[in-house]
Amino acid sequence: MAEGGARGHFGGGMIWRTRDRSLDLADRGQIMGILNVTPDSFSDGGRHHRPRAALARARAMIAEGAGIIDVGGESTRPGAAPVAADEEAARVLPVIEALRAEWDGPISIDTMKAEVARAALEAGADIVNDVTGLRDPAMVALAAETACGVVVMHMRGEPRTMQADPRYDDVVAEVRAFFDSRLAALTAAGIDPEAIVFDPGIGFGKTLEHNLALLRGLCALQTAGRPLVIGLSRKSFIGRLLDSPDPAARDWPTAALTAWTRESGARIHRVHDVRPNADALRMVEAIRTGGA
Ligand code: HH2
Repeated sequence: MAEGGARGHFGGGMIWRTRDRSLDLADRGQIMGILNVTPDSFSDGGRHHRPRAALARARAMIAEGAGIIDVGGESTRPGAAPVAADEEAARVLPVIEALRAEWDGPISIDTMKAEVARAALEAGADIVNDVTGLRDPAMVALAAETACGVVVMHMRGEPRTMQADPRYDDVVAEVRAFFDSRLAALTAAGIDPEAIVFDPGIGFGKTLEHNLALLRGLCALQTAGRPLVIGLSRKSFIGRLLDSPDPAARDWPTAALTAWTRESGARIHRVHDVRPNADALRMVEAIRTGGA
């Protein structure tokens, strides 16, 4: 039975179709474990850069409860330098191939480049996680052609400049309008609406106040019953609020926010430290279902 109640009430089924897989998210959220195969990501850059270390990290995240592994080869932190497509592909493809060979769960590729996404799908990925919300028509065509899952994230501007004085009249209404218009455009381009999930893009062209408004307004971001992804793990707004400069010291507040956002309607939680967040989800869901 789907969840009811004043918060997180979205009615019937909540299926996410990703190529030949489908995830039922109506009653059970999923942890998307972050696998940054980059030398420069903001909180874990360089730690899992080599394929062998990346694969070990993926295995550990799966053992701790990650239901989706999100592989990224280009940092999108504010001010990050762009990476060439061949370099990005060389980072992610060996990891996706090796993970696909031993794991049957959904793998997503975190990229803005259609050519990297195509190669990743050919290597066995199921989902394209595009922080630009599929701005590139080639990415839209690829998603329609392959029936992969797509994460449509909201970002104001480009990673290099997005934090330079972002402004909104009403950030929740503007992000919601973006989701509505992307849903219309992507389905008109031949993408199955059940392949699409949305993400408000915490920290992507948003101030601290914008991030908090989006979290407060999460229920209002539900678009056509599609699941919401939330990526807030270790992000700088937590550091600013708690005066916590070390990103790795932000895992406790991240788990607290995972519980809060699950209760506010999110279903997919993109995090670095899997176990505390998976436990937070299971606790919220136990309360909701009476432990069944
Ligand atoms: N955040 C980051 C990267 N990709 N994808 C989605 N859907 N949502 C997010 O919030 C999101 C994302 C940035 O975080 P991280 O991957 O930890 O760092 P970096 O971009 O420096 O690799």
